[in-house]
Amino acid sequence: MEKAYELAKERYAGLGLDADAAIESALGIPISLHCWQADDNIGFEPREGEIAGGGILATGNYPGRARTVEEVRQDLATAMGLIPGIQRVNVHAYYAEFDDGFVDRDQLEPKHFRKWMDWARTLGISLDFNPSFHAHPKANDGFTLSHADADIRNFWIEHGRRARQIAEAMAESQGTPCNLNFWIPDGCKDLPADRWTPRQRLAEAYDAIFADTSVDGTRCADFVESKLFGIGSEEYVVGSHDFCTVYALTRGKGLCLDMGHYHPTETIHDKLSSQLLAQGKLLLHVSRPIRWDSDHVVIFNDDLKNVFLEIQRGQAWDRVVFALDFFDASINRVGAYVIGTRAARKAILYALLDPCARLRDYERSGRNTQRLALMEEMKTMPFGAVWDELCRRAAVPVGMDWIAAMETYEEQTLRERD
Ligand code: RNT
Ligand code: ZN
Repeated sequence: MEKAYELAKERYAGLGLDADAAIESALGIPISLHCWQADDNIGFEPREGEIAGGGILATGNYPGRARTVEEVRQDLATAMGLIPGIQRVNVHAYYAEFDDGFVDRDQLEPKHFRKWMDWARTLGISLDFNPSFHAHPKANDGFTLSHADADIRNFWIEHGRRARQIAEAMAESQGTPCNLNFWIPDGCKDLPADRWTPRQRLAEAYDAIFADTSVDGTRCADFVESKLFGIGSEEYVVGSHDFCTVYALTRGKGLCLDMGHYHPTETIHDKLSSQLLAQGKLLLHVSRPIRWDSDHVVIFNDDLKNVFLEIQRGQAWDRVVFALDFFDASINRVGAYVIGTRAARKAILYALLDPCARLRDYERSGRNTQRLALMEEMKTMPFGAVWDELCRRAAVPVGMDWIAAMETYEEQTLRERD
């Protein structure tokens, strides 16, 4: 392995690229692991029956789903032990804990996430947070913040305000800002007669949430996430890409782009250089759509590489934050975390080893054949040896060695759950 790395390092050095520096930088870029892969996005509010909904769907019934918040944390910690680099954990509001009695979402407080905060501190990691506008009886008819009924709207506005206070408490507990992402399921299945009023109401509702100036914007970093469609909101989504882009820009909020929230052949890497002309900050929901917003486990494919390559080519690392968003119930869920997060980290490293300067030089001098040739040749550079070295330096299993650790965890822990 050492030899392979030394040879690889020389090959990259020949292109003016420093593999050691790339490894170090790649390890330092935070990736936020979503808590909702562990339990198939169901959450743990004590409600009658299971209300998933909101137009998102985890399919499959592989054994071992986390049945409690404790088990979610246990699975996350196990996965994180097999993944290199700085990791954060992204908590949704419906993963609250109610030691002194259940309260609804408009009554949530930082104390309902105290265990998450304590756990994060023990692990030396930071948390991100999300208000949850789906999987709730008050979201059942497809509208929340844009609902025609003021009482329902106000319920959700209060939830959003509470979420910002919780995010601020997390920031305080961990000493780093907490990224807070607003995604709402609002929309409808078929042609609406009125596309206008719900969008006006949504803008007003977001304004009402963000009007709370007691929350420190440097500690709670707000983002709004757009969407193209959901199951049951195929025709009309209130918080569309255009809506969120305009809203974020005019209100000075961050914009969240989810890789699965566009038309099937539309990718997000081409959007970054336009959005960042004016948007302050972007949050990326790193995901993998297949034919629809299927939220498959992220793999090291061209879509993923292109996103990070684009950030490297624009030197935009400090203006983009990364969170994962996928949920697959058909495979080992810890394995899903490890595959997806390792792929994202791999793509970051791959981007940091891009010969940007040479490619630009070719482009400026009209040598477009050389530009394409070099892009193509980069794909078979000894990248795997650099990736292995990154894992070794991070003291996590190298190559496929993590698979055995996952199998042991499955036999000893996950199988016991059914
Ligand atoms: C849904 C959005 C959203 C959710 C999570 C649970 O389409 O992608 O980010 O996946 O908030
Ligand atoms: Zn998302």
